[in-house]
Amino acid sequence: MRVDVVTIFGEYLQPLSLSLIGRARSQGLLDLRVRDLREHTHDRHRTVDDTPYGGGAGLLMKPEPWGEALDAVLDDPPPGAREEGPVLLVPGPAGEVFTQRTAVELAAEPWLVFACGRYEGIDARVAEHYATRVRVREVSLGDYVLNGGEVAVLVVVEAVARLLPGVVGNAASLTEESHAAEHDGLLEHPSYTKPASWRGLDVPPVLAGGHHGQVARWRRDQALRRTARRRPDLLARLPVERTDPADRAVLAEEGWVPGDDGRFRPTPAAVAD
Ligand code: 6GU
Repeated sequence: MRVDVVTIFGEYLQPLSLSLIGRARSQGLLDLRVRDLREHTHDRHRTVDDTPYGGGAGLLMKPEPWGEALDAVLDDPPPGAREEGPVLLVPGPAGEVFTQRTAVELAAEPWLVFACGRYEGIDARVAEHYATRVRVREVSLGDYVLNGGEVAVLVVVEAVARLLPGVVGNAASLTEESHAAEHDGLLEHPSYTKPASWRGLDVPPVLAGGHHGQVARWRRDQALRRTARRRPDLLARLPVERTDPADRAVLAEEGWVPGDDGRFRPTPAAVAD
């Protein structure tokens, strides 16, 4: 996969030289290129920002350097590029929330381009213009505000690259994780290693019992309970038809019952808590 990142803070992306992502780059599985937006300014101060029309706090990024920089990237496609060109990702708090589903979709693309805004973001015409030429996705990490898109690039590249063949050694570890579709989007169960007893805390005996069916049942129960307690928004999306009677008994204990719409809903008592 080819990834181009346009930014004024390339140093922010140095962690992408480390660990599994760094190794994926050395092995040629990921061709990540960081490009400096300021190379596409033409004034003495290499200006990339200006005040917003209509007033308001802070500065916006000017469209002209972005137009030049992104045109240069699009003029330099990787060998395997699609006819449609890359997906252009614009990180920002006003984007669609980036999820594991987004990561899976992006991992199927041969080419991603990131436009990292700083200050209050990028003049809106940049996304509008490039949407006529490539697929543009504005993505947010969640409901909080960061100073710029670089941290989002770290997050998105790590989440996407680890899905590429050969980047993570054990392919099974990809499907056993929290949010994996194979596990109905539930949070992962807790895990333990040796010693069997630590600071007075024992590993749950069922895990050492060697009974695979019982281990699987215990893990499923834990995943359901955790998701019910920590992420009711995720549990509300679990189709009732994806559950068995044992699942439904655990969820009833947690205060969730099947609704008419084929999803679970909190019992009135659980809502009152
Ligand atoms: Cl992707 N960028 C910025 N600046 N703030 C954010 C974000 C992104 N996601 C959540 N907050």
